[in-house]
Amino acid sequence: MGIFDKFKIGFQKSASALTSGLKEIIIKKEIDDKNLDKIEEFLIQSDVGLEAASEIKEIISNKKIDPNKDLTSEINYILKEYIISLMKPLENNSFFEKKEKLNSTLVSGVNGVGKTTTIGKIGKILKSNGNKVMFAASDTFRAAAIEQLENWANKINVSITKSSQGADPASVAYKAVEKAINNNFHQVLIDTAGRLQNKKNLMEEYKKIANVIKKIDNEAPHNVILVLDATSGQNIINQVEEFNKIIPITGVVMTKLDGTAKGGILLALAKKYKLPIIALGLGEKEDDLQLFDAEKFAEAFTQVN
Ligand SMILES: Nc1nc2c(ncn2[C@@H]2O[C@H](COP(=O)(O)OP(=O)(O)OP(=O)(O)O)[C@@H](O)[C@H]2O)c(=O)[nH]1
Ligand SMILES: [Mg+2]
Repeated sequence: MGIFDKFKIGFQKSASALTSGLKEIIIKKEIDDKNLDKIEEFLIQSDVGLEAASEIKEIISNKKIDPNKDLTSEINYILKEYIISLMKPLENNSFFEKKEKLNSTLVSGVNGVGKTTTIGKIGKILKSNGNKVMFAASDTFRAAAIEQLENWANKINVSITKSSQGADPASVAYKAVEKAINNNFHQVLIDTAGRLQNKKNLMEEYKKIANVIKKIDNEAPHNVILVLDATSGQNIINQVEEFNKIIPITGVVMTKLDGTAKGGILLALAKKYKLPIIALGLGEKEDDLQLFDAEKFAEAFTQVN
């Protein structure tokens, strides 16, 4: 099974909820104001966000849909086209290409969203593209965090820079970048401790990591990836807002799209922030990462081929 099929299966729950939801709404053979409002309401419930939901409603109401055609598939088609035009510009597969000089990536997010797992998965792809990869164990807060990253480093056979629990996260990151520059590495992925976006002191500590590595490479961190858990719903918007204030985010990874999550939150995010989407997490294993592809996402989301 290709990763695309897996992606579709992972999405089936949310997509079929969407399709059957639409079917329920469109019992009549025509679209009137009443069922247009219901479609909008349903999209909002699917986490798509107010803005995108009202735009989609507008597009449907302006389009003359042939009443002889299957209304559900017509609407799904409109939805699919909308998603592609909104999200195509957010693809960012160049992130994974082989780099000539050091590319450092700070990986952040709230607790338990999948940062460490995502670093493992990303590291594997970067390595298979010919990059020499180093992990930096800058989550020195949580017990067993260093060991968890080390297990990933061993599994995919990349290097790791670590210290002990309680050490300064910024100094671990500094050492990793220094070592990477001196040894011609192409990529450093910096794991950070989970932190709530409203905890001021933890956000300051996060900012310090970026400030300290800048001293050794003024372009560092080259990427700031915020990892988001699709099951967190609308709180995701607040996470993006707050992390972005501390260090501008250059891309997001949405994890746990293999569960019961409503993938609609990605549309809300795309509409509001237009941040590049690096990849989607579709499971706990090393190959369960899908590089973001707007067409494939739209197809999986609407289950229209
Ligand atoms: N189903 C599913 N589980 C995932 C995915 N990504 C991560 N997980 C699981 O989520 C849990 C937390 O993952 P971690 O990678 O430890 O998350 P973290 O953000 O590093 O957590 P902290 O460092 O404690 O903040 C683990 O059980 C992972 O296996 C995903 O895409 N799908
Ligand atoms: Mg972690």
